[in-house]
Amino acid sequence: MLKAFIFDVDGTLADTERHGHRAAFNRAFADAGLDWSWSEETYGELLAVTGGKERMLHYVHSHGKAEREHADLERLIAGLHARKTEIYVELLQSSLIPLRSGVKRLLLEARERGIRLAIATTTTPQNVSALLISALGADSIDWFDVIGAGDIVPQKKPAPDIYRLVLRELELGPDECLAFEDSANGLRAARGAGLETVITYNGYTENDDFSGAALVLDRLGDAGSPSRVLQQRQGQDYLTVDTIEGILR
Ligand code: XBP
Ligand code: MG
Repeated sequence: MLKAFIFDVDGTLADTERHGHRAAFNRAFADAGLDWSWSEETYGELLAVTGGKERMLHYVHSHGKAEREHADLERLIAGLHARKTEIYVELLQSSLIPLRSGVKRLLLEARERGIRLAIATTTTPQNVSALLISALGADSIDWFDVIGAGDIVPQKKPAPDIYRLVLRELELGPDECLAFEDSANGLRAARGAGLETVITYNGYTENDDFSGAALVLDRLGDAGSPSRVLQQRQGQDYLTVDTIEGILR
């Protein structure tokens, strides 16, 4: 019945936001001679907007940077984003960002049991490849039957577009797959496509609203770093036959 796992990337496979994407954005801003700088706290707020280009555009408007800086904002943002992607890929190539606890273990177990793997992410395709290669080796790209990433859909998460596209390409229904996410935006996207979702939250998303998630954990966990269950189904803080059936399924 369960045929595929569909993984989000940023925050789910690895904690890439704080010291990865944020650092790369800041270096791209400095390289361009801009006085923009995103603190860890500011970045946490900006994460409400998914997509690097969309996030920069939102920042420019919400922080009064637009008029003063550049007439051709779209070109500025595109240039900054290209540079930020280069910097981010270099960061990953220096292997500074590991996979989260339990990710590799679960990917390997799924492969062994014939469960197909896919990715549904907002981030740029180069970033996904760089993370997989640095953390799991070049062959790992082929572990994933579908890698849905970046601008290939009309609307980014929390819209369900990317999950719908991945399901189409897998030729599977949502009831045959399970999504793994770390954020409320990601959860909304997966649920919008009809998918049951496991959340592994992180420092930036721990206070998100995870209503509708099948399971909320602090991490997938490994031997020696066990996972803690925060929530099973919203409003269900006791064991029911449905929960047990869900686990057995
Ligand atoms: C990830 C994102 C991305 C990255 C930046 O969201 O929002 O925007 O922060 O990536 P999710 P790009 O984990 O929900 O997919 O700069 O490549 O857009
Ligand atoms: Mg994420």
